[in-house]
Amino acid sequence: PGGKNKKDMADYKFWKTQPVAPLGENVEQDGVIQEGNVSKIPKEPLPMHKEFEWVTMNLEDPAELKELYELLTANYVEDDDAMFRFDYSASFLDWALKSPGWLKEWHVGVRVASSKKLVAFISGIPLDLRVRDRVLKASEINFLCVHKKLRSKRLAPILIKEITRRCNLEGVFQAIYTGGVVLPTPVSVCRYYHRSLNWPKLCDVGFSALPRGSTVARQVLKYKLPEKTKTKGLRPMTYADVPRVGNLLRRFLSRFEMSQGFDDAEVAHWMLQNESIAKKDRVIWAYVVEDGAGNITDFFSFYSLPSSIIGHPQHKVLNAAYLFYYATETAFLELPEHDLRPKLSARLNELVNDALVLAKKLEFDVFNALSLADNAMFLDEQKFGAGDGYLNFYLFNYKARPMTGGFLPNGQL
Ligand code: NHW
Repeated sequence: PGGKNKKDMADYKFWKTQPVAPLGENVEQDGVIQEGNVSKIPKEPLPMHKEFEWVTMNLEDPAELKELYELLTANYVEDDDAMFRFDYSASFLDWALKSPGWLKEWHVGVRVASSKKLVAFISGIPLDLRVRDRVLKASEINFLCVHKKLRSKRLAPILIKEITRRCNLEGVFQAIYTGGVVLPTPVSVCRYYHRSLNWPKLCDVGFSALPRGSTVARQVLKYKLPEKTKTKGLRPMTYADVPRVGNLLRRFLSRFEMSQGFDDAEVAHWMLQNESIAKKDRVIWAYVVEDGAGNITDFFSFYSLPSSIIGHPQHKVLNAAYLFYYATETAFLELPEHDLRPKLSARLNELVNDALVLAKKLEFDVFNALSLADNAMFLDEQKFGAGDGYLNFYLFNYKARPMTGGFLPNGQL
């Protein structure tokens, strides 16, 4: 939707009015585009078409969380061929939208005035965003959705302006967001990679095609994984690990051009869920490696984000795990770069192989990752295949030189 084949800034009727880096501009220096002033921000919501009304969602109420789930499960992101649609669970939304410091006012809905049916949504969560050496007080915008029957009516720009106003009122003037669509202007572009765990099902549902000359049996063999994990000292992460994981993760992330800040409360929120959670509602899995001396030397995590399989007679859901944060002390060995890289690569391959074994045991069908962070060191060796999808990373009201961390397809920047 929107933007796919657009080339010039002039084609973006809405985005050309917003504080974002114009397409084709060669950004030489990072910096804020427009200084903000809270006292000048309107206190009232933007005007809305009279048949609709703004609502601040109360996601503490399971009934409202369910309404949001139902809007997204029927109307959220699909692949280009409309075969799969993200099916973020209610417990995923609860986790993703209530991170430390979350504000109810940043969970913005639109209802039909007469029936009160929820037909659109946009959200923000607060975060400290480091872009190179500058830390921005920012929001992460996600779950923008307009009901299929209300598309192309310019509702999305109104939602975006309203969430901007609500962020600005809190003194937040920068945001990060991602999307499959091309808008002005990505700071980085990543490609999706997929590692089969259940090849026959991926083939059945049309997610993977049988390579010419291969057989199902051969594909199954290719993706076979060990029964057990191999890394010594690997175990599920617990609350007691939070300070040590936080310390390792913060140092590890400082190696990249852009990352979000993680205080210990954020580490606990993003990596752990109450152990009493029902198996079907679990979203995040995190594991640590503890050495004999009680040090945490490595950690990795993955989350569950199923997709609905559209119109398949048997299979309704594709169970996908997504690689989330990871970190390893191997990155800090005092070695020259050309000796360090193979060591880091070997360690990441061990860890990710174990992640695949664990995900397979949990009955995920596929394990996904993006071409960011240090992922290039293991994607091929762990038999991930390049997908059709790309994920563009955007900053609002901040210009930044393009980041090399992501894979940049030709001509997109
Ligand atoms: S990306 C997922 C977005 N959601 C989906 O794809 C769900 C399925 N699609 C829909 O629901 C993750 C609709 O197609 C949507 C567009 C709602 C996408 N981001 O209302 P109109 C996120 O949630 C522009 C930004 O007629 P529509 C991140 C498009 O280029 N803009 O379209 C969200 C055009 O503008 P232009 C997008 O199809 C980040 C205008 O919308 C976009 O009925 C949001 C057309 O509007 C997208 N994904 O509804 C930005 N898709 O200039 C946050 C289309 O080209 C910015 N458009 O004329 C920061 C704000 C906070 C700042 C705080 C300081």
